[in-house]
Amino acid sequence: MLNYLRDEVAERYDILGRDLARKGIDIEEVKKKISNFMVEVPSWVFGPFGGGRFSSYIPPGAARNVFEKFDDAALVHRLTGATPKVSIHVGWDCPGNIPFEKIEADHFRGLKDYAENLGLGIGSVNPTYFLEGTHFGSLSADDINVRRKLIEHTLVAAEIASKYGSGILVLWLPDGSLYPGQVNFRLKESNLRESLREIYDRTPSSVKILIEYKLFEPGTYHTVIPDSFTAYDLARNLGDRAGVIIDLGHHAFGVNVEHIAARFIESGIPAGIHFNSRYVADDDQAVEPNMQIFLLFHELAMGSVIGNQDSRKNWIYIIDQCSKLENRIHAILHTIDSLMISYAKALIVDEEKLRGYQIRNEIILANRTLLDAFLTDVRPIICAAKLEKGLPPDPVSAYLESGYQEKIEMERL
Ligand code: PSV
Ligand code: MN
Repeated sequence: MLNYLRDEVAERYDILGRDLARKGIDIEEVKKKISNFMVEVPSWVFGPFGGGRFSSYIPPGAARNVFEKFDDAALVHRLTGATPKVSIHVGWDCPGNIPFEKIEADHFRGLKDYAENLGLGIGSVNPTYFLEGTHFGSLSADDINVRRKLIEHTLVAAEIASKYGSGILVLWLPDGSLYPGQVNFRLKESNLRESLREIYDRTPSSVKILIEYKLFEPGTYHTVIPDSFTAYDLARNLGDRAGVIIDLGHHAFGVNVEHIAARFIESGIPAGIHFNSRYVADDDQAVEPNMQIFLLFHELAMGSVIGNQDSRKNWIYIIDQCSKLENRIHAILHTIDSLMISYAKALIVDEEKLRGYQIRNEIILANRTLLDAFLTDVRPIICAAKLEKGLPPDPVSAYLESGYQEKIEMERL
């Protein structure tokens, strides 16, 4: 995608710089923010997981264990300079063949060291609520033994997050139902609130808990945390260390996700994004630089929850994708490019002009001001930022030329 030649980059960068200067925007500042942009990659994108279709198909070269997942993540970081942290799923990523109930935080110490040797770190930590035994719910299960087991599992995840990770716990529950009458909604909710209360009270005070919502899957009739309001309400009731994850693929069609982000920014609640895109259903595909992602970045940038000098004010940014068929490394590199492009477009909105049109109720003129930024080709900024850091302007081409794919396909049979 970013396939300009080096000298063309300089020329296009200068032309764009002059255009932006007329709007009062300093292209160097935009480039700096793009250079500093970091996003976590999910360990699971590199492995065999990818939905329940096409039975045993696993993309060639998929990582066979957590260490290989980190090897792949290190390569992605080398090619993009933007992904120093890897988000892990405790149940999928525990080194050694430890049974789920026996997983302890210290099993992850070696992984932290391994990551550090690769120039990486463990980022957000996800307790895994959707392995065996949770088909009738996890933290909201009517069966107290299931709830107890998963509360303890979450506390292990919290310890991993505080000792070996970045102190962020992300909770996604597969809890829900398939038919009306299958469950008692209010009982599910009170079970969940009770579980979350115990988890919150017993986690180290350095750990933030971000709750994810999802309208569908696996519940087709209802899910216990279906929307942003429910997640917000649960988090607010827990305390200041609890917040929400907005996963872009988890809404009904047409939901105004950038508005949800704006509301969370305004509320001051801790929050983060799971980036991905979906078409008809589910949420596992790579991000394209579309209007929705641009509008979302515009809210994040205006709300100063990205690129803020005070890192405590920044939200947590994580890619959450893992589609079945495509080459996963191509897909993750494509997403990172798309995110950088969308962020850069958001940074070149003429905010003063936009505000002026808003005040004067010039509806179409305000809309055209946003579109002006969206339609600008910002790739010279991305390329320049990468070249300055010694990175390849087009990471996908660089990957194709690296021979890495051939190597992992040979080694990981
Ligand atoms: C669920 O669809 C989800 O978005 C959650 O974030 C999980 O942790 C992740 O995908 C992997 O299943
Ligand atoms: Mn997610």
